Amino acid sequence: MYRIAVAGNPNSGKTCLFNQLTGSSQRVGNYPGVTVEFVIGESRFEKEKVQIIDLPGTYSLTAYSQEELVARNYVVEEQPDVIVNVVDASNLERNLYLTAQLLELRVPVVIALNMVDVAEKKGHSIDVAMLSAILGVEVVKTVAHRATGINDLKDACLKTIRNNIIPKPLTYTHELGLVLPQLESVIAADTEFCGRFPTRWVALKLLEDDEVILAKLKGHQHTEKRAEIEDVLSRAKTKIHAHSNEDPATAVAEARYGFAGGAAREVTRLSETGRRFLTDSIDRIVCNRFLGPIILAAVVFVLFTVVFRCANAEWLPLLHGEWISPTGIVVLLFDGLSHLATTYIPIPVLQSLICDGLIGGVGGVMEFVPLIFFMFLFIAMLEDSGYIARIAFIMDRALRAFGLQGKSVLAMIVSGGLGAGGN
Ligand code: BGO
Repeated sequence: MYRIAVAGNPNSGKTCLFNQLTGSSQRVGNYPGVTVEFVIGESRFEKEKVQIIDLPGTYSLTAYSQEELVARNYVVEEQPDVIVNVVDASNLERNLYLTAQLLELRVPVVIALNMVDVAEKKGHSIDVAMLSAILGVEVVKTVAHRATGINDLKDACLKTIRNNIIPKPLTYTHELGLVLPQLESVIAADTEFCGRFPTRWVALKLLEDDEVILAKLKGHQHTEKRAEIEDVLSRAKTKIHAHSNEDPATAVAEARYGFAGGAAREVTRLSETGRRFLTDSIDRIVCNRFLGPIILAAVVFVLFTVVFRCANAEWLPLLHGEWISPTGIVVLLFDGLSHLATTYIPIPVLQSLICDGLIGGVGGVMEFVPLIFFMFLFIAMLEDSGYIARIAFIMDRALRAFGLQGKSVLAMIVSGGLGAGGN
C-alpha cells in the first residue's frame, strides 16, 4: 500500500483536497508522544490501495512549534511515498516558502496548485509547466471544493512514486553557495549524525540554529567529529556574516523568500483582461514592509478596544431598564452564589472556605470568560479574513531576530490582550 502525506499552509484548501482524495473513509489519530492530531484515510488510485495522512497545516518547517516538528519528522522518519503539497495559487509566493522547505528535504513531492479559480478571478494565470520545471516536481491545477483536477493529481502521485522522482537540490544565494558544499561534505562524512536527514537540509538547519539539530550535534558521541562539524559551521557562519552582513539564520530565510518570490514572479502572468483584484491591492498595502506594521498596530488597537467594550461595557438588558456587561453577569452570578452560601452555611470556617475560597477563587477566574470569548471570536474573524496569515508573513523576518516566527505575533496579541484585561 502506498502512503501519501498531504502538507500545506493553513487555508490552502488542504482539508477539502484531503476529503476529495479519501471520500468518507477517515479516522483521527495522534502522533506518538504529542497532542497534535492527524486525520488518516484510505482510497484507491487506479488499482493501487493508498493510505493518505493529513499533516498539520504549517507555514514553515522549523522546530519552533509542535505542528511543524510533527510535519517534518513525519516526512523524514516515516518516509511516505509522496508528499502532496497543497499550494494556494492565489497566494503563490507565500505558499512556495513551505514548498522550498519540503524540497530541501529531498523527498518525492507533487504540487496540488489549488484555488486556481481564485487566482484566475484576480487575473493571474500560472504557467504550470514552468513551475514544474523550476521546482523539478509534478504540478497539477486543482479546485478542491469542486473536485476539479483530482484524477490528474492521483495520476501525478502514481507517476512520481513509480518513477521515483526526487526534486533536484535548490540553488539559493551566492553566500550560501560559498559555504554549503564544505558543510555538507563534513556532515555527509559522518553517518552517525542525523543519518536519515538529507545533508543539505541538515547544513541549512545548522546555519539556522535549529534547536533539534543543534541538540543532536551536542549529544554526538564522537567528540572529534562533533568538533570538526562545529569548526566548519563556525567558519561558515563567519563567512556568511562577512558577505551579507546578516546573521546566518536570516540569510537562510531571505534565500528561501528570494526563491519563493522569484519563482512566483516567473510563472505568474497577468491575463489580458486581468484587472487588479481588490484583495491584491489590499495585500500590497497590508504586507508592505513599512505600512504593514503600522496597520497591524492599528488593527490590534481596534481589536483590544472592541474586545474590552464587548466584555466590559453594559450593553445587555437587565431588569427595570437597567443594563449589564457580560463580565457583570458572571460577577452577579458568583455574588448570588456567595450570598446564598453566607445565608445557608452556619459554620463560619466552612462559610469562609466556600465563599472566599471556592466561589471567590472560581469566580475570579470565570470573570475572564467573556473577555476570552470575545478575544477568540474576533481573532477567528481575523483568521477567516486571511489577515492572520498576512501578519505571520510580514512579521516573520522581524521576529526571527528574537528567535521567533511571524505567527508568534498571534500569541503575543492574545496574551497581551488578556493580560491587559486582567488589570
Ligand atoms: C470554506 N477554490 C476555492 N474558491 N475555494 C476553495 C478551494 C478552491 O480550489 N479549495 C478549498 N476552498 P480548507 P485548510 C468556506 O470553508 O480545506 C475553500 O485550512 C466557508 N466555510 O471550501 O478548510 C474551502 O484545511 C464559508 O472554504 O483549508 C474552504 O488548508 C464561506 O477554502 C476554504 C466560504 O479550505 C479553506 C468558504 C464555512
